[in-house]
Amino acid sequence: MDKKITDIKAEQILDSRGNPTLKVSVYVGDIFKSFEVPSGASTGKYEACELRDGENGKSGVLTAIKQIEEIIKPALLGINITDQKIIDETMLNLDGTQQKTKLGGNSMIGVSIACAKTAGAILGKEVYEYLKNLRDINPSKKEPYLYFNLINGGKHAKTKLAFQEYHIVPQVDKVTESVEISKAIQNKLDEILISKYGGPLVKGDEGGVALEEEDVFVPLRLIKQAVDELGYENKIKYALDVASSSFYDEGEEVYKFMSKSFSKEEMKDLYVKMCEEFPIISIEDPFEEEDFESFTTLQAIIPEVKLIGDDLTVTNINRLDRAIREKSIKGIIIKPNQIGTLTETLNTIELARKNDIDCIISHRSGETMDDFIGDLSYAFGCFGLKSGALGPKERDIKYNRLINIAK
Ligand code: 2PG
Ligand code: MG
Repeated sequence: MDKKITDIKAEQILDSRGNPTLKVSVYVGDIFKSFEVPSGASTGKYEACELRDGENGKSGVLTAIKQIEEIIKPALLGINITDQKIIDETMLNLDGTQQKTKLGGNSMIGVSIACAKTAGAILGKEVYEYLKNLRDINPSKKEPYLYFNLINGGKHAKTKLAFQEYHIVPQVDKVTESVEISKAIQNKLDEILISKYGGPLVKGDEGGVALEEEDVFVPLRLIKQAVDELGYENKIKYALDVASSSFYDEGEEVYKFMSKSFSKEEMKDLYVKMCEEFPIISIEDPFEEEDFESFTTLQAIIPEVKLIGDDLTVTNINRLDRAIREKSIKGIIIKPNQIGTLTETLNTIELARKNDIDCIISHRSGETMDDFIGDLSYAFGCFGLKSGALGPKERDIKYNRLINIAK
């Protein structure tokens, strides 16, 4: 069968925050698949550029569409859809910039993943099966741990809570059981919060509750109350995404929250205290995105807890390489749109696994109805999948996909 790319179409759709984003469809004859590109709010400084029409905020993506139509499409027509490396290298050569400012990381990842999905369809394979054949990667687990974000703060909520994400991570092997446990805890937590703060509960960008509390310990205590009341204490670990760059003051070199300023030493003490009080499995971005050194020090103090790079590493192999050399992390967040092509995403996953670093595949706070990350997390036996709280359709669709695959 002919497998040459015959057409590429790009359009502007809305993401879960109602901001414009891209949908890209790649065709081989009549067969096509699409990828809908997500978008972050607490983005790392070193992420691939998200090309937008205006300077401020999340304006339209018509410029990105133009780059696809005028530059990417003419170069990719006729290339074999299963040649993922050639497809991505062609785009990388056309772009030629450090952070994909010419073509846009959003345009490139849209095309790149739409190609992989179409290739799967052409070969009659599920997306995860197709992905698995692209790379031989040492798995962490058969089915990933699910990271459910029950309380939202930071840039994902309009409250005083500085830390961005408070997760429960059920320690069970099956994703179906993990989802059931999480739903029960989420319901119990809602009850507790309504009786304490009154209703209705306000939700943040990822479906967790936006809590009017500034004490960063309080969310953990409330979640723990729900977990304990249900008798799940032996099955649940907790995880944080501090996203600390979002409240770091570069000038004063301090973290500002709870109406105080915290030095990096004070931050370290706070995390150690938290890990003593709660069974924490991982802490993402505990320090700002330039401070590999503090990651290294804290990781040595709490070796049983995984420090996770997100803004620190931005799915970028060079930044991961530095984090490995400096022993800064034991886990890495993988977000394909942070780097801009599937090939580079797989390179980063591969290097991580070669160095015994666990991968957590992650959604963005601005999501679409795409379920690709469910396939990605399963294909390579990743340690975790992070897709928010249960409820919002754009979050559930990723968990559902994983449940379906696991079946
Ligand atoms: C993160 C993500 C997803 P954003 O920081 O890990 O939870 O947030 O997409 O806003 O960068
Ligand atoms: Mg993060």
